[in-house]
Amino acid sequence: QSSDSVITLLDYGAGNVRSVRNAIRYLGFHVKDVQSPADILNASRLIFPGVGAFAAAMDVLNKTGMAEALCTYIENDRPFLGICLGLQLLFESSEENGPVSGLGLIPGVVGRFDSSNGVRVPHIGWNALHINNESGILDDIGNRHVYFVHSYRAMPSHENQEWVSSTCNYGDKFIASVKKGNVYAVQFHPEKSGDVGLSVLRRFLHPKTSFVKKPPEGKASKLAKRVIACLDVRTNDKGDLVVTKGDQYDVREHTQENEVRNLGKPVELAGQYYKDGADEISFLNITGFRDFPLGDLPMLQVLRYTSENVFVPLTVGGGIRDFTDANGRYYSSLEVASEYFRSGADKVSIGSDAVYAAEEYLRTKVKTGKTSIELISRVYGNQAVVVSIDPRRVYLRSPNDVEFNAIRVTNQGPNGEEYAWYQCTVNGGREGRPIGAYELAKAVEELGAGEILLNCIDCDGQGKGFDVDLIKLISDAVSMPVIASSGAGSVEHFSEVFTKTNASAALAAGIFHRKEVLLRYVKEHLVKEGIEVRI
Ligand code: 1PR
Repeated sequence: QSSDSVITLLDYGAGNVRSVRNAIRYLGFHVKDVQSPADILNASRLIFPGVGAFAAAMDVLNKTGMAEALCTYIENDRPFLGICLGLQLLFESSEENGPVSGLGLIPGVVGRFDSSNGVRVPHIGWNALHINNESGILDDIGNRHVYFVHSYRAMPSHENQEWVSSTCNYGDKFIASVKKGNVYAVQFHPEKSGDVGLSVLRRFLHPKTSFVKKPPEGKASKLAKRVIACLDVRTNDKGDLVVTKGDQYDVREHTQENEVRNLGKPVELAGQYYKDGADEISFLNITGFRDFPLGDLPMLQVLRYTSENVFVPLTVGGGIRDFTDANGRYYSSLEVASEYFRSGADKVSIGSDAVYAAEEYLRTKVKTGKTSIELISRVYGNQAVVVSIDPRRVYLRSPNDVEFNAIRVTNQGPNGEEYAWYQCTVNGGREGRPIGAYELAKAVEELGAGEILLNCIDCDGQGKGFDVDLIKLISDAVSMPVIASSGAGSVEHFSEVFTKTNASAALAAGIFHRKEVLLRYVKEHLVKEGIEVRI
């Protein structure tokens, strides 16, 4: 191996850097892991994909002597690329659980996005950059979207202007990238930004190649609405892991054999949706409530294989909870989630366990710090914790008939009822619980969830459109992003949900698996309707 083909990676073990590794390998390079400060000083190119919380990262860097080595390396203008937290740590300090001192190489303080500016926090999704002239590795981006996921950001100022190579607007104008000599850092995730992101990495990895600066492409101007492909995954009766799809959560064929509906292989389909332009891919292990996910090695394999070639965010759900196996060994929800992150997931989605946690929290008004939402968000950040809500519509004559938030519905119930509440369920819709989707959403936001995946059992697999009443209710109630799910049957359903509600993303399964509507057509339609999406 020539030293030019080896990239040194600083991974201090706090989260998913598998995608960065995969992207480096995909581009034809070898990865050498930093074991000691000397490895930093001897690197010919160093990538630092910061993950997790600022304070925890600084703690590790200080204790291992790597903070000092990093400062020396960067002050000597050696080739460096920081990603996300790897950008923030270069600044003087952060307000994240702080103030906490950073490496102090760039003037400025990293602060939290202010949701009173009308933006949802975390900032999750594909946004546009405003690039300064000499941007180096950003030369191929043009006006195209890149993927961000963070709650904290650094702001441009007179003191740091010589560093700032691009900014992004999200409530405030914040720093999207910095550059000085051979030192680069980006707030977005090139390893999750599809082809555009790979081109950024390619330019960093191939310093000796002279690239022709491409003429600007694309029309990105702001945060795009996301289109997500969802794969409900389970083992069929033959023992194969398959992508399945239910009607109102019933995934068995109505034949004599009553077999589990089989719509394809998870890794293949995920690869296909990535090529078709999916902005994210979700895998839901739909029998995770009864199987133990860490016993479910195929699902971990699915993530590992998918993340080798798919460079957009991956979410995995199903079975994220505490578990004691047959040998009496206890696994915390955090351990389960960590295994998923190590295997290539960027976010985990919690269903049943979030319902129990919210019920308990509303009953006691006490945050124990021990629920899966709290444990995982503390270590990996709120943006890594999605709560999947599986509600069922319950019609009412009067909103006063229940103690939960009820709304007037657009389409009356079977007996002319004008109101409904949305009852949460657990165990794949099998059991209704005494809590509404509204109450759950508010409670999990307080507990530290960063995003909501909002299903609706009544609409699931029906192809008649999203439940706009429900999605409006929830997306107006919380300040985190909400993903609308269940019921997409045509491209018009996507424009409807984006124009009538504040959903940040729309997810579909059946129409994509059955190739009734291609993902590309959804995007083309949204563009025609004046809704910004990533192309
Ligand atoms: O409770 O933490 O183990 O998580 C279980 C997860 O599995 C939850 O996220 C739950 O939504 C999901 N799940 C459980 N059972 C089913 C089932 O279908 N029998 N699938 C299930 C949920 C719903 C959607 C679906 C959309 C779009 N699937 O994600 O993909 O409704 O479908 P459509 O576009 O075809 O209408 P835990």
